[in-house]
Formats: sequence, C-alpha cells, structure tokens
Amino acid sequence: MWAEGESEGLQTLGIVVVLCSSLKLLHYLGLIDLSDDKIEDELEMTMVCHRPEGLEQLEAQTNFTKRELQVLYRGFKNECPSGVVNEETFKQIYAQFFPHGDASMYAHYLFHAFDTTQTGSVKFEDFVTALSILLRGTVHEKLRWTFNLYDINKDGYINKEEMMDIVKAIYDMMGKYTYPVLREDTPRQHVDVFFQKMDKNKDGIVTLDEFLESCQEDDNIMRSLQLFQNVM
Ligand SMILES: [Ca+2]
Ligand SMILES: [Ca+2]
Repeated sequence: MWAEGESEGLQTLGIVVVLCSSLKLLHYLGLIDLSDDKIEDELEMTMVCHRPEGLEQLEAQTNFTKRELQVLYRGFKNECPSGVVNEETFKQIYAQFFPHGDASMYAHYLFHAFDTTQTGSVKFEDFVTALSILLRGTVHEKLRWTFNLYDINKDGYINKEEMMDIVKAIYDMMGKYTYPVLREDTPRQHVDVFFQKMDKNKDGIVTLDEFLESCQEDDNIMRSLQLFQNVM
C-alpha cells in the first residue's frame, strides 16, 4: 500500500515540475541570470530595435513591469524570431532539460496549457501571461493554471484518464534514473490515491472547486507553490 505522503509527493512534484520548467524556459531564453547592468544594456537595445505592441496593456494584465516585459520580449524574439513558439520548440527545449527521459508528452500537455486560445502557437502575450501566473500569480491563480494543465481535453473537469496521462508523462520525462524502482502499475496507484483525495463527492471527476479545496488543504503543495514567488 502507498503511504499518503507518497501521493502528496507526486502532486507536489507535478507542480514543481511545471514551475521549474518555466524557470528553465526562462533560463533557456537567457533571461534568468540578468544582472542590473545587463538589464540596462538589454533595455537600451530593446528600445532601439523594437517597440512591442500593446506593452501598456500587457503591463496592466500581468505582474511584470514595462522594463521586465521589454527584456522578456527581446529574449523571446531572439529565440523565436517568428514571434511565436510552436509545439515542436517546446519539445526541443524539454528534451534538452530532461535528457534521461522522454519529455515529449509532457511538453505536449504544457504547450496546450500555454496555448490558451488553442491556435497551435504560443504568442508572446500567451507566454508572459502564463509566466506571470506561474512566477507571480496568487496561489489561486497558480492552482487554476495547474488544473487547466491537467484538464487535457479542456472540458472543465479532470477525469482519471487525464490524470493517468499526466502522471505517465511526468514519469516518462523524469526517466528511469529518477525512479529506479518503478513498477508498471505505479502510475495507476498514484492516480487512484489522487482521486481518493481530490474527488470529494466520489463522482469520478475532479472539478476546479474540488481541486482548489484539496490543494489548499495540503501543506506540501502550498509550500511548493510559494517557493518560486520571489524568483524574478
Ligand atoms: Ca477534462
Ligand atoms: Ca467530484
């Protein structure tokens, strides 16, 4: 039997992976280790090179300052000259950061969580909106975002199959080195424990309200969500 702590550990892991992945994405884009001096340089170049449309609007919609948005935009355009990121780019980025596993399915789900309008591409606006939530959003916003990630078919509920797919994708991504003693039935056991905990009324689906309630009762999840609050 699985101890309760282990299932909590997996849920926490899922959320940490989401957050770490976003941080790695930032690092990949060369934005995370910027010193103040560098920001000044970047800003100067940004001002010379381009003036992103709707910057005021984005400043109002996100928790980033105009200066931060300009730096983010420059990095984004630098890595993605077309101005949009497609699913293949997500997969390539994740393959680099999880070389021992197969991150393609997780990158697929994550891409669709970023691609809120389901257009098949992530624009700068989508990108910074998600980053703003993951790095500086309220706990409620972060949990909502995570719920949306797990709700693969975007029907407003998480069912067992969706949770199973996400858990498998996380296992695949982490690879054998992280979980050397995994048994085949382990993801199913995790999903069962997850549902026992989250599906309060036992109707076989997890609603957003059930998800929010369960997560906020859970100290592990709350701690991991707060961990990245002041990173940027
Ligand atoms: Ca669903
Ligand atoms: Ca339910």
